[in-house]
Amino acid sequence: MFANASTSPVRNDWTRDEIAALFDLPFTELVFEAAQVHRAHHRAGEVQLCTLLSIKTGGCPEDCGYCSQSVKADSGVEATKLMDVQAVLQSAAQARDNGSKRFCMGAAWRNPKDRDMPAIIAMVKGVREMGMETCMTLGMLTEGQAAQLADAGLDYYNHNIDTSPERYGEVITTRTFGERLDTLDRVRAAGINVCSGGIVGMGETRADRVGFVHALATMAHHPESVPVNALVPIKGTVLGDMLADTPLARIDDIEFVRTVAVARITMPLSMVRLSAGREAMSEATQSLCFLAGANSIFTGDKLLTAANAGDDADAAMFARLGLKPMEGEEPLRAAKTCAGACAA
Ligand code: SAM
Ligand code: DTB
Ligand code: SF4
Repeated sequence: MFANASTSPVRNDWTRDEIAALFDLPFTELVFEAAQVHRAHHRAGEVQLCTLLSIKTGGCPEDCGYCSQSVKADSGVEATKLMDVQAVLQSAAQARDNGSKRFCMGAAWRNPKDRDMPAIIAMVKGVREMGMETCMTLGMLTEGQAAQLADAGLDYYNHNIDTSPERYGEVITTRTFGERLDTLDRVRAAGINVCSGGIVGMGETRADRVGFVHALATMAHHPESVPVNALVPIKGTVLGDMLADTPLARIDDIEFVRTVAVARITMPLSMVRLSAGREAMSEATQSLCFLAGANSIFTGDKLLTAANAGDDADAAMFARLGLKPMEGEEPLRAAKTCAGACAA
């Protein structure tokens, strides 16, 4: 079923078998198909630059097995209070001066408290006034909080499903996959764009990667942004320590590129973000990801707590590959989207 059979390239009825068959394609066939889909809907030589800032670090009561910020992790990350609004805006101004188009603010919370909302709202308004798109990732939201963020003008909310529904309970026990979907529904209902993806390389199976993409690609509205993170193995976290003990469990680069390509084919209009893990990736692998349809990255030296590739390395890579930072809105995608794919 097509969302709008006459005009929309978007399908929401992908089966797991179809997605598994895409993963099974010969590698060059898969990348070729993904590149064609990419070119049909996006300016293929442009990559969106986003900057991340941890506005409240560490001390998180959730037990996500990959995360340095969980109280359960022995990662040495110090817990901080919510940053001052002015300090956040200063950091945003720097990101804008470095060419970033979206400023993503992350807090190590299970959910925001209502008393935090005035500062969060001031951050959203302040960053928007600088002419950047805003994204927040604060954990679970109530309907009221989602409405408050929408009123403040928040452009995107990041809330990852992280892995397949089957694997979820092995990675996180303090919340359910269903609760994750509930927050995504509230964000969507409030009229905020959805950013949702996950992590590859947590020792999951191919079937889990199929289930992960399937869960996203069968949403009634595909997330506008789909971050695909490669696990950053952080010492003191359950998954980081597991990978240190069994290095062969690290995701194979080709399998990572396959996941990006399948996300691109099944969610043709979405921005696919090559997210965490670039620092440990060769430029050749990153190039394959761009060829396979990744069209967004995080810039700067730091993600939330982990190192990122850094602006100088990225500028050099862009020059070598002839890539350009994406300017403003995504026109091809916007035109196609208005043709029906994202109709309410
Ligand atoms: N606490 C909020 C939440 O969980 O939604 C927001 C912040 S959380 C750090 C945002 C996302 O970062 C996670 O859902 C996960 O996908 C990603 N992430 C966290 N640690 C990671 C790691 N070590 N490697 C790769 N991705 C990671
Ligand atoms: C997402 O999918 N990746 C970003 C963002 N959303 C918030 C976070 C990556 C975190 C990587 C590990 C760290 O910095 O601690
Ligand atoms: Fe907390 Fe988010 Fe880290 Fe999970 S991923 S421990 S919810 S900060």
